[in-house]
Amino acid sequence: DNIGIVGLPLNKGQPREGVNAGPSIIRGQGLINSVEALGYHVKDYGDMKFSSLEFDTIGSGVKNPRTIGKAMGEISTMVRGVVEGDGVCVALGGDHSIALGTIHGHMQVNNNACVLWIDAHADLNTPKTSPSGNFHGMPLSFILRELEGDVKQLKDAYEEWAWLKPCLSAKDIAYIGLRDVDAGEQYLMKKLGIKYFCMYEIDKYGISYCLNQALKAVNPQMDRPIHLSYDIDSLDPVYAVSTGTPVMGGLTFREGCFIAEEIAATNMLSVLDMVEVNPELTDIAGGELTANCASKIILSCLGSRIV
Ligand code: DIR
Ligand code: MN
Ligand code: MN
Ligand code: MN
Repeated sequence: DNIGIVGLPLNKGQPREGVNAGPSIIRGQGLINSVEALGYHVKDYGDMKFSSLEFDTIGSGVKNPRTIGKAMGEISTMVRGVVEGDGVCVALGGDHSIALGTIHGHMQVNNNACVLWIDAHADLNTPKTSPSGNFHGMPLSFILRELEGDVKQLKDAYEEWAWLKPCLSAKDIAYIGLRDVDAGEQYLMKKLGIKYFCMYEIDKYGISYCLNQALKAVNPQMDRPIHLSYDIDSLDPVYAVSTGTPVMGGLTFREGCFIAEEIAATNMLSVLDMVEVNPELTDIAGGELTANCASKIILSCLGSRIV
């Protein structure tokens, strides 16, 4: 089987330097060789380069709106090409903004894809509800048809956003791992009826049941391609120490791998985002530990088994 791997070293969706080094530290775990050892023919697309636009400080509640709009269009085009050419795409972030581009590009090829969003956060803010102005907390509001009106003002203000048409419906997403959700996001999740499994539900019912229910909600016949958007901060900070917005009380490393193993077993994984590894926030060991978690989860998604 073919697989395309692309690095998306974008850091303008959040304020910290270093998340742009995510692709290189994850690659440094021996990722490409390990994926080849699983039997895949790997096409490595290298790391994309994003330009920083001038006079792009703040606009309509979003920081760096033009830089991000342009980068998202480029990411969409890239991922579309990878999915067309190789069938399966692994995208290495970068901050979680990139998922807007990867989902959009993916859905230009597989317009019936569903999305599993593994994260401590819901990333559903609109420019109006966002408490931070950081785009990595907003990518889902820009891809959802139901929220087109809520993001229109920002899109209309900058030509860099002209390419974007929302292409995903709220019923086609499920969350796993939530534990830090802003008030505006809670309101939108409930209004739109998005399926979610917070840490509360995972504690109560177990990860196996929750993942199963999430898959059943978005992919009942298991005939839809899966877009797995994996924020490393879904893991507890004892594992994912080096990430921009850690929140205590997260998934264990094994729960994180279990999600990946079950997704592999569906045989329907089409695009995987692995985001928010920032090796520059802790010491070297912390960065390596976090990247090692990310690398092992990627391999599990691609079928790596204990035995
Ligand atoms: C917060 C944090 N909800 C925001 N979001 C993060 O800024 O919108 N997403 N950290 O990954
Ligand atoms: Mn996220
Ligand atoms: Mn997060
Ligand atoms: Mn928050």
